Amino acid sequence: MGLLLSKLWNFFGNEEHKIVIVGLDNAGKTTILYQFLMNEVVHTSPTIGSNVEEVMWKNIHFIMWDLGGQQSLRAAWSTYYTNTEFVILVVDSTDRERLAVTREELYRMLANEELASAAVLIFANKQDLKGSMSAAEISKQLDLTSIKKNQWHIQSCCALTGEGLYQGLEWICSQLKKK
Ligand SMILES: Nc1nc2c(ncn2[C@@H]2O[C@H](COP(=O)(O)OP(=O)(O)OP(=O)(O)O)[C@@H](O)[C@H]2O)c(=O)[nH]1
Ligand SMILES: [Mg+2]
Repeated sequence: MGLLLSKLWNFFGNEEHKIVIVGLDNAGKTTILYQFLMNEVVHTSPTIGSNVEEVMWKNIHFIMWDLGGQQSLRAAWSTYYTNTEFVILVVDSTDRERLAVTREELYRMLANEELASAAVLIFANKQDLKGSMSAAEISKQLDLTSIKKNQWHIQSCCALTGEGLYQGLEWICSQLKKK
């Protein structure tokens, strides 16, 4: 009976799935969060701490935590990891100089026990800008194929137009269906 009730509960979209959105400052995390919430580009300023919003999509209920990406704030990311099912790592695809920093942060994050079973979606954002790196290039630089413990997927996108964002969310949904 308990199982049936929990299945029904899930069917009606009441189960919450926690997502944390990380990435360096200026990557576009907050812009992406509010695209998901309102289908609009909002004016952002650097996030100090976090923003949290409930996003319903295809009857699936997500709690999305958007964390500040400045260097001094990154140490606090791990305080948000409990019960996280999905991590969205946002990369500014024009920021070649700091891709190595993103890579360090990615592997530091994956070493955290609390994310042992979390799936990781990487958004190669700002594809509208000239000279942006492709998803394939970012994938190579981040050495994504070395990630064996966690499911991962890279999606190119543009947070300003919304292009690619829902393909990313679709991948997250496909992971939920596997469970
Ligand atoms: N051209 C372009 N600009 C973008 C895109 N996504 C975000 N931006 C811009 O990048 C800047 C930073 O975006 P935010 O969403 O505030 O970045 P953030 O990752 O939340 O930064 P922190 O809160 O400091 O960690 C803003 O000026 C956005 O308008 C994109 O796809 N293309
Ligand atoms: Mg922000």
